[in-house]
Amino acid sequence: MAKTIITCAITGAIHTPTMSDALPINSEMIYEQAVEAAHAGAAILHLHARNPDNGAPSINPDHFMEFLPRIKAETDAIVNISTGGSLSTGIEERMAPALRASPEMCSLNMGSLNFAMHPLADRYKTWKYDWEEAYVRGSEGNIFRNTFEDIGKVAETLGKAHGCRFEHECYDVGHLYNLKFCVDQGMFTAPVFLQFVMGILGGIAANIDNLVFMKHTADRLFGDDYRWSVIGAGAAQMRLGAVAAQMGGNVRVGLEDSLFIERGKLATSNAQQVRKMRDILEMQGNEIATPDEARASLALKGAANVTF
Ligand code: KMH
Ligand code: ZN
Repeated sequence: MAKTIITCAITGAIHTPTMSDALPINSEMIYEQAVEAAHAGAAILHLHARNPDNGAPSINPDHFMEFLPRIKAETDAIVNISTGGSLSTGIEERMAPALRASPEMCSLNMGSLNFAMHPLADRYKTWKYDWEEAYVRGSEGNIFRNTFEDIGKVAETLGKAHGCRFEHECYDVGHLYNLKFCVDQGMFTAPVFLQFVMGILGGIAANIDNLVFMKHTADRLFGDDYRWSVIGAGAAQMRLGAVAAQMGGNVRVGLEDSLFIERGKLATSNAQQVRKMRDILEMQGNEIATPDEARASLALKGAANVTF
């Protein structure tokens, strides 16, 4: 069985500062936790930025450049920059950080969907920052736009012009068919890297039946020409990761998608989640991929070819 690639998604755009003191909300925290997660065994760092003034999700390339060179100087991990960091702006703005940095990898969301976290808001009575409650409650009305035209722009600019390869985020089975269509159009080359995103309100639920269904569908569509990984958002994070690794897949952890280390207990850092996932995987006989092993498996351009 191939070695297991651990991706760690350090901060994302779902959770807000009130929800956990461990959530990185500025460039210094992102840098520190990313380096620690890499040293704990994450081969890929999936990165968003935050506005240092108030901890809000940011797609300002300047905010990314505050931590990218420092992470590169201290780790050999693969840097993966999000192109999905805002639910309220178009793909042009969302691509800007990756265009500045020309990373080895970017996220690419494979379809439009409702993307909601408003039920989380009822857990909190007071909020650290003014923007948070409206942001979380307002997601009830969110459409996360990722049309074929949007996907095509990312493929042309970041893919063809910059040689970036993608974490194709698939939130439901239909997104696998969207990707198959794009591959057949010549927009992406094998091996594509699929991220099964399970447990987001608006996408497929996080359970083993659905994981097997996603995997079987991907097998039918892509044969042997793909790699895959799973996000079990929220409480399913460790459980689905463990099962995916046994099925030959890879795993993503990180505070972007779950703030917890076990039921009812907040994680103290991203690295704590990486270490727990790593321990589970090693106990069940999976070997962990190094960054260079992940580069070879995903056919990446190499860390020497980025612009940060
Ligand atoms: N937090 C994931 C469910 C992106 O960065 O492009 C969504 C995500 C999107 O990772
Ligand atoms: Zn993300």
